[in-house]
Amino acid sequence: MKLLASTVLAALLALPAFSDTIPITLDIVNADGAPDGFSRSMVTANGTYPGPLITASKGDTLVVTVNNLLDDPTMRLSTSLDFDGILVNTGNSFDEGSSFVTTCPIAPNASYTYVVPLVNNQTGTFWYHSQLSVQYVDGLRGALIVYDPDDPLKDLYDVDDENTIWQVGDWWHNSTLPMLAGYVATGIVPVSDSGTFNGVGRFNGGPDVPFFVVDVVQGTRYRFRIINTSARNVFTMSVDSHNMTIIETDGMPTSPMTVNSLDLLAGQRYSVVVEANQPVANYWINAPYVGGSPARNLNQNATLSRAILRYQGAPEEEPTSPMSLGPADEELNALVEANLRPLVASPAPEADINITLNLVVTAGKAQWNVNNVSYLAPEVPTLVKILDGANSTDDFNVTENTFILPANKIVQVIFPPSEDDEEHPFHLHGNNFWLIKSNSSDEINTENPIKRDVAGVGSTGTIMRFSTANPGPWFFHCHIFWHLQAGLATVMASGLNETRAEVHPTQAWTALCPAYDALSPDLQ
Ligand SMILES: [Cu+2]
Repeated sequence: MKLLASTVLAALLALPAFSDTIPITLDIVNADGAPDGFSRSMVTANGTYPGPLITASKGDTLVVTVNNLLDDPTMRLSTSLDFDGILVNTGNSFDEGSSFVTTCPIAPNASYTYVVPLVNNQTGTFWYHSQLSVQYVDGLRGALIVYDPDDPLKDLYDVDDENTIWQVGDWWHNSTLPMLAGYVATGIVPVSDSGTFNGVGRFNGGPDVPFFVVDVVQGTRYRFRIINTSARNVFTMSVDSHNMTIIETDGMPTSPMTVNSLDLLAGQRYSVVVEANQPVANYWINAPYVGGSPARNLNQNATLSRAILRYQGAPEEEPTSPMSLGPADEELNALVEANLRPLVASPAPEADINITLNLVVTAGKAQWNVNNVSYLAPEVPTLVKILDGANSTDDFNVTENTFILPANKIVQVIFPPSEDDEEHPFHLHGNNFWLIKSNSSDEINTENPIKRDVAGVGSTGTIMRFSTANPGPWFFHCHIFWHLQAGLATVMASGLNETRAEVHPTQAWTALCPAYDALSPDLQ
């Protein structure tokens, strides 16, 4: 009997991991909160900023029910959720949440359930946020972690759980409708009041909100998953007296690389291993940020953006060392993105199609152009037009800036050097890309480039390649959402016939657009 039981058990263990359905309910509500000590009304999931942590395992299916209960008219009242960085198969593209590209927003007092199968054995560090206008600036952002039971790098760390996630983000005291109106009136992108670390921060003259505390035990190695949930700011992360070994870029495992400082653009994620190998004490985790001129917002003080790494046994107080912005120049070993290598080399295939994208701002205006076109969200989402038979560029508005591409090709996107002093984090939906030229270097690497889904476009130029083997209308845009709102976006629409053949949306999805279109503008 015993022998039989153990044989059965062994057989069960040999089966592939069961994939689960992960039901999640997010009530999107306006809630008062004071992340940095300044009280305001926010747009939240379940009343918190950041929203609830979503976790899953490789191969699971997320079933995310969104109940839109928003009622504060100083912010948008409709909503939509994007699962940032999650690979989406063509057939599931209608549930990837990009307003006016793949879906219509969810009206107030309505519910919608996104079904998001995790495909291609994808694992790693992701996040979710509103993808309607700049609504996530008002708070609707949260972490989404897909764990890998067979992580090839698991020998490098001991702890990787809900307490090892660092969400850094820019924070504003004003709500988005007046800020957007100000941007449109002046052409000046709003400058954040503060930065938050796991939902708490400080601003000049504000109260001493307790810094977030990350508890560690001496001798233990932690996998910290860092997510920049900003709509604008770049965060520079470091931990006093500790190194960070990078092992992941946007869901892709990397060959371990040790640094003591790294930048994250808006939307980017890294996993780093930090070994608690110092004397028992409190240490600063420095998380200064940059985003526009601080002179435009006197509340801003990037030095106050930080958290505490507290060893077990250390007193419950702030570190006694000065608050710095990170390692001094002579000790600096900062990440150079171009030096990262994937854990498993994946050469970038030769390009079949070349697209050059020139990013140009219209001076003094809230208007960004990609190849002389400023993206304007259409009334009828791109995917709806495709399902209705759209076949050529003529079937889309010029302002949709939609590139029609054949399926099963390799597309190379070249961003020439831009003169803007702010790097634009370009993000591809539903897919990732080979980053064959990083803005951090002049080197072109097609042999073993990293793959990721957000990369900076700036002064030295950037080149990416992506495959259209997974057809669909994929939004490709700057993750500075103020820039996106001002037109810095395109849609890479590949395989229109294949998309029509594979996408079979639900009645609930089909009903979203008529319901949204029937709303008065103040409810949209
Ligand atoms: Cu931008």
